[in-house]
Amino acid sequence: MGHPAGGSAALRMNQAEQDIYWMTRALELARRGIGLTSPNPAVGCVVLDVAGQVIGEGWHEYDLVDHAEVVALTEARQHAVSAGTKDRLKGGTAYVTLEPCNHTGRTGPCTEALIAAGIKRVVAATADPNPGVDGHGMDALHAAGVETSVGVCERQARRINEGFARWIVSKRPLVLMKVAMTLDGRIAPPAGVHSGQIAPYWITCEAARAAVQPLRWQADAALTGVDTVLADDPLLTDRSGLRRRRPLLRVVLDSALRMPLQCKMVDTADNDVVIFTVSKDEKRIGELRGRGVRVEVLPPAGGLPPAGGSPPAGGSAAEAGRVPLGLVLDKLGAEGILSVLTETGTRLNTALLAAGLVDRVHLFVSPQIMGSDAVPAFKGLSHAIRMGEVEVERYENDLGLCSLLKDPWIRQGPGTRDQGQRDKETEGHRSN
Ligand code: AOF
Ligand code: ZN
Repeated sequence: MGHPAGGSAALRMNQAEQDIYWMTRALELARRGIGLTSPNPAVGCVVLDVAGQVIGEGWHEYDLVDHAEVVALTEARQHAVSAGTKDRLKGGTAYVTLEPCNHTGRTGPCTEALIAAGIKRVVAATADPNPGVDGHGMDALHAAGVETSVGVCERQARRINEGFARWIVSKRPLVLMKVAMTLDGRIAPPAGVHSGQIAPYWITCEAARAAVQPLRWQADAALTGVDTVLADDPLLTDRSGLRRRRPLLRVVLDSALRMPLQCKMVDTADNDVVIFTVSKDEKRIGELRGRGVRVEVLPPAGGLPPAGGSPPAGGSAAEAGRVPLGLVLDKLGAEGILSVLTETGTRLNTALLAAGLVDRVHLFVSPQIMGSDAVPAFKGLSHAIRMGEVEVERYENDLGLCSLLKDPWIRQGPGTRDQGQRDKETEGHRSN
């Protein structure tokens, strides 16, 4: 079965240590589903028998339908049959990276499968943010006499399903903004220094650029603006080589339909390129559609017309008449897109931040200084954007800085408890 040494090391640990050990394994299993679970969450499960030996493991893949718990329970039963032993599930423990569901969707409730198998303890890393579950799964287990515990490795578990958490509640995808920039926040040299031919100008090193591929792999869509298409002619595909169940949707925001009919994205369009526009230029729309590109015409964004002087680059006045960003996210969410990686230029970077639409930023910073004539990554924000706790990576001489701006797992608004309140209610490692 490939279980980690049958868990003999874990048997010498106390229960809190064992919980972390097995949940870490369940998280590893959950990660095997990344790219294969959307629009469902990536979930992993480990089942131990009453003696603490691992007897089943599983993770969810959308096309295989079964949830992680059912996969692990099935493996445990099959293992018993092939070993000619009796079912060892009774009295066992299940570690799940997400609270088991108690509803019938494409599958029956995992809570019932666990109860029917005789599992006596269920440890979940985090509650399911799905409003249809959200605590009810653990409650159902508890009511059936199963010992429950929530919160082991919660942080790691939440990191895996940030897109799912954002989408299941707001029906909008998580927005991850990627920017490759210099130390002084520039994304291209001053005009003239770079000769303006259609070719990307690389700010960051090859290793940093390679690190963008896994970000595309983990996203359901990549989004750019037509200015970036005109400047860089990007392909915007997922070339990670990792498995994914749906092609990466390549999205271009293009108010005036300036998208060239000949560019890499149009040349390679295969039901995976969509342009959002406010232009009603039927001829242009027909030409693009004729090349296999989907064109979605939206009503232009509102906002105040600039009253003298130039408006801030990302403010609502600057966005008036352009593609409405919130509506684009609504449309993508309605298509089951859980996460969007943005790879855009000055105007869109700024507009997305100004509108408060960015959940996480991933900045690749190259140690060079271009000076104020070079093209800025952001321009005209009316307030500072502060990053939370920063994860730092190093790619040769470049830095990767990744941080949440908005935690998609924390629900805000009337009638919902915020995370601070939840933490106070349940203090640390929560058991009942
Ligand atoms: C679990 N274990 O492995 C997963 C869960 O349409 P369905 O039946 O596949 O249900 C999808 C919902 O179930 C999803 O929105 C989320 O709340 C939960 N996902 N639950 O117990 C799993 N993938
Ligand atoms: Zn389930």
